Amino acid sequence: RVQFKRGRIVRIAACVFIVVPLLYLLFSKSNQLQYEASLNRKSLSEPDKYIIRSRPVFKADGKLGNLEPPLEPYKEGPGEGGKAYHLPEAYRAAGDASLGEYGMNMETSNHISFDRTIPDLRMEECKYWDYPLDLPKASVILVFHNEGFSSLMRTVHSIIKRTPAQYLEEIILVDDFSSKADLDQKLEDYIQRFNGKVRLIRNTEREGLIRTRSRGAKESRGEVIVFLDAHCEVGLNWLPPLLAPIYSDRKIMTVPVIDGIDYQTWEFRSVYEPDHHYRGIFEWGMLYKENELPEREAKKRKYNSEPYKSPTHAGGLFAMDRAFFLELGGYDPGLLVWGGENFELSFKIWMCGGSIEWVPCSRIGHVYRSFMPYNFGKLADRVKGPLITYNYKRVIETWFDEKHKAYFYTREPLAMFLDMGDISEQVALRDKLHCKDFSWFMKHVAYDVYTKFPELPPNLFWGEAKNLGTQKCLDSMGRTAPAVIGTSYCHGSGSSQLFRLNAEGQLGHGERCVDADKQGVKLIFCRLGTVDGPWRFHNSTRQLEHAILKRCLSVHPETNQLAMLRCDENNSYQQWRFKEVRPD
Ligand code: LR7
Ligand code: MN
Repeated sequence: RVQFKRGRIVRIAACVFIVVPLLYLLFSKSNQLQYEASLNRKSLSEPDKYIIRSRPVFKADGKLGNLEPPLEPYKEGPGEGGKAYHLPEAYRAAGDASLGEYGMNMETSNHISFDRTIPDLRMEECKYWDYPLDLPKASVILVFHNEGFSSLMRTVHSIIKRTPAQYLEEIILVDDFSSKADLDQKLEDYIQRFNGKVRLIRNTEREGLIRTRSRGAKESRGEVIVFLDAHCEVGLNWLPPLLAPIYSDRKIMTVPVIDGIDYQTWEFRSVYEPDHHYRGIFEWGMLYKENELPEREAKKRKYNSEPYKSPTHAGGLFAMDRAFFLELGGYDPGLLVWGGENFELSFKIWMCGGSIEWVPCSRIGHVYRSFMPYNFGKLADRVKGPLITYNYKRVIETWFDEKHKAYFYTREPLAMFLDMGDISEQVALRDKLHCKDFSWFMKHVAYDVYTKFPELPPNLFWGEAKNLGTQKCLDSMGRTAPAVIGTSYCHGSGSSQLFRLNAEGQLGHGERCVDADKQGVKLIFCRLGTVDGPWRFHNSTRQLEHAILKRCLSVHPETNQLAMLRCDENNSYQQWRFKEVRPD
């Protein structure tokens, strides 16, 4: 009995003096490890090479990837499977009205489930990747101004439904001073069902999408921020492929492949050729363009489903390390409302030590509107001239070098006379961060811009082109290429009458070119990769001759239409005077 008792005491003592300290040791050890891991995550200023992190692994065993979700159960109903939905007759008038209000048919959207199924448009390979399991958590930020309730909620539902909860810190809705009734209390009530996962904050005045996004980034709590437009639907397993590159290198911005959602029928479809990859570039007027992935980048990868580098991105949909975004100053706070911020952030990322990757295995649908349904509000009044050009000019004057600035002003001459506000803080940031220069960026990153948009020869003339016979000016008549153009009363304010003749004979109008055949004079798509053209201006006779047709640009004396007529020096209907214009 005594022995037994003693045995029990010994066992209890053993427990107290050996097992407890052992457990303590073990726990503290794992705490220590955890602490180190989180330290690693936070030691953001350390050179990345010291942080050893795992990368996605392509599975050779034919089993699905570790985060691959099960197939979504088949569902019937309007728009299910991403199929086009055509409104029944009785709702068409309401549909048309909503299209006028939102730039997308909100009536159609209202008939479709917030949780609808969509097709899996990913490359087959995408299902066979294993991702590191300790990926960082993301805050998804949706900024919105007067968006449709149903398309906004479908965006939220698709994120909740298709994101592993352990990687989703929160969804933040930032209301940019909307005035629609259903975005008021109804929205607040609705998001209660997400138990705090969805947060709503509101601007007290209109800030525009750029500043509103910066506000969302500041208020977010995730290690990574993801921005999406407020009319998107995320695809299967969309988030881990965006997080993985950021996890291995926190200075990578990742960009999903953007699919199209039809603004009339809500049909969900790819806008790209299957298995072809594209990347974001720009032309010299700073219009965003996409280019097929150059071989040089494609072959840096082993699998065609792997991410690849891109000079820029469309603007709306991307993920990046939150602290890196803030270190770069977020968006330039001087950019107003809409446009150019995609270039600003891209140039900043690349030139100041980061990079951009497009991720084929992450796909997100976006509704491309039929037109922009909102105006730019009071902020636009601060700017003389077009607000978008104001933004472009800030970006160009901060990040371009002299050589490339000249291409912008050649392509957009009126920008020379426009205001851009004060950019001294942006220039100071560029110096403080020791960013590389623009020629480095063009040479090593955006080299394929030149293959589509070569260096621009200077303009011989730009402005309005007045016909001395009729005193009318060359005018695109507001038409979009390809289209016949004409002449009209000279109004002196550029726009439809602003043309440029460059030193290599190209006659340009905006991003388009002018060419002619015997049938007439037309606005056409400029031939990619070329900057020359058929036009020769003869100073002494003021004639504009077409070198191939060997005829001169004329107003036809009878029809008053533009025509290519046999050159006749004495015919004033063939004489033109270019005159610079100024912004009004
Ligand atoms: O004043 C505004 N305040 C806002 O909060 C104006 C807009 N917004 C919101 C709006 O509700 C929406 O959620 O900002 C988001 C983007 O506005 P859109 O959808 O009207 O813009 P967009 O899709 O026509 O324009 C593209 O270019 C913009 C330039 O500033 C932004 O970068 C958009 O995010 C961008 N959209 C995409 O890149 C989506 C895909 C491809 C394209 C085009
Ligand atoms: Mn959009």
